[in-house]
Amino acid sequence: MANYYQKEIETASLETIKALQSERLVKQVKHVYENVEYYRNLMDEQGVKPDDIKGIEDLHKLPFLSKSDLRDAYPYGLLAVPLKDCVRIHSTSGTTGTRVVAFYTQNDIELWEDCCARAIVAVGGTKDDICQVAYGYGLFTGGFGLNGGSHKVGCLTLPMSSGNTDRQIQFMQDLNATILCCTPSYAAYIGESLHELGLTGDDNSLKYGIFGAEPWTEAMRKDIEKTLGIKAYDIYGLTETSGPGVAYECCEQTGMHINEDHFIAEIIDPDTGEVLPEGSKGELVFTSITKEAFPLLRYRTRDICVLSREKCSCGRTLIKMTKPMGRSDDMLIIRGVNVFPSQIETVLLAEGYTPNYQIEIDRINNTDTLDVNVELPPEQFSDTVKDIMEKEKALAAEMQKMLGISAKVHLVPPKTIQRSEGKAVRVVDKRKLHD
Ligand code: DLL
Repeated sequence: MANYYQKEIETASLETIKALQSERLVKQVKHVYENVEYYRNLMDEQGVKPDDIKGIEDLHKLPFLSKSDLRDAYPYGLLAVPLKDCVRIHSTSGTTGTRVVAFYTQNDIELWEDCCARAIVAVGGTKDDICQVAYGYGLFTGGFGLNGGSHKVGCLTLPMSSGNTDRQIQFMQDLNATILCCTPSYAAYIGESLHELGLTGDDNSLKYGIFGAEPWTEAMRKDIEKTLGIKAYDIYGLTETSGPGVAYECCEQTGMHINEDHFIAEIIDPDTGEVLPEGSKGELVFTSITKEAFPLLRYRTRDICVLSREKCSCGRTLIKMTKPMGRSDDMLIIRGVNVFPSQIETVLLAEGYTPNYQIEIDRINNTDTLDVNVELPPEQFSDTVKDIMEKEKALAAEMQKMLGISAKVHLVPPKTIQRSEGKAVRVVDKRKLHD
């Protein structure tokens, strides 16, 4: 029997969902037009006024918003309520130039936590569960989001944050945790560490895992399910739209239900912006219709997926999205952190190197590795090995500052990185991330 956290809306008729979305959209458009100059300018440029938006059928009239708008508006340019009404910020990874800051009112936090609670209940979680949250706590949304959802469900919450695997395992075993929330790669790593201790999937109390924030395959799901002895479920979200819980898997494990009472989803052709019919593969666009502090109208996520309203055996009527199948930009997710090649290039140029570099990513023992090969400027080629090692160390330290994760830097002789006649191949990603 399927469980629901907010049954009425999770199983509402399509008619009810559409009516609610229309009503909320009209209100939201007025809210942002009146309170956010940035939106007012965008809408004026497009020649659309709040009165032109009478329901979801008019959504297509609104301009798109992209990450570059969020960067342009950093930090307060898209804030739609007085700052004194905000109680929290979260932020995407990356430093200068790429950081995006999202604001929350108390009500925004409540609704976000409800979304995460829906995800926990959908996999079978109840107040009898002990929920180990091993997503990072801090600016990243994973830890706080699932923590809030777990509280709402009434689970005993273990706010572990990520890392310190020995301690994770000790708490998991001593306190008999039943739900594990973390990135799929961290789940796989925990599984492997248990295996090294001679423990199998039967030697813990875990029942369910709620894993997301990065792409993962069905093969990885099977592997995690076996090593941890659990059912593993996907969860999706992004900082810009609150964090995890925008969409979540139910017992069917065949895609994620989108919380349509809070987010209107569209699929567009990433090249033309044309709205595509249900069932088409394209870029996912979200309009947040209940957010007060940081509402987004038609935000281009750059995630490529397919939407489907096929009947789901769990009884939920909320539309489903497939796992993201890729991105329409060059963003990489490495160890759960969003990384753009341009950030690496910025560091290289600032440190006096040429933009001849190649980024190599792999997944070894379930952990992502990041290696950056950089050509030495010709005048430095004759430096001693010791000098070169020091330079590699200094460059790696700058990259860590910029990216928030560590990278191995290898300085290579001039002219050894393959030149390209077309687009330079900057990234070699050896991981298998999609089915
Ligand atoms: O990753 C929020 C989150 C936390 C989701 C915990 C799930 C669990 P960002 O750091 O802003 O937010 O990264 C958002 O990560 O646009 C996708 O490309 C990717 N992503 C998120 N969830 C999934 C998933 C959080 N389940 C970006 N599968 C998104 C594949 C995912 N990619």
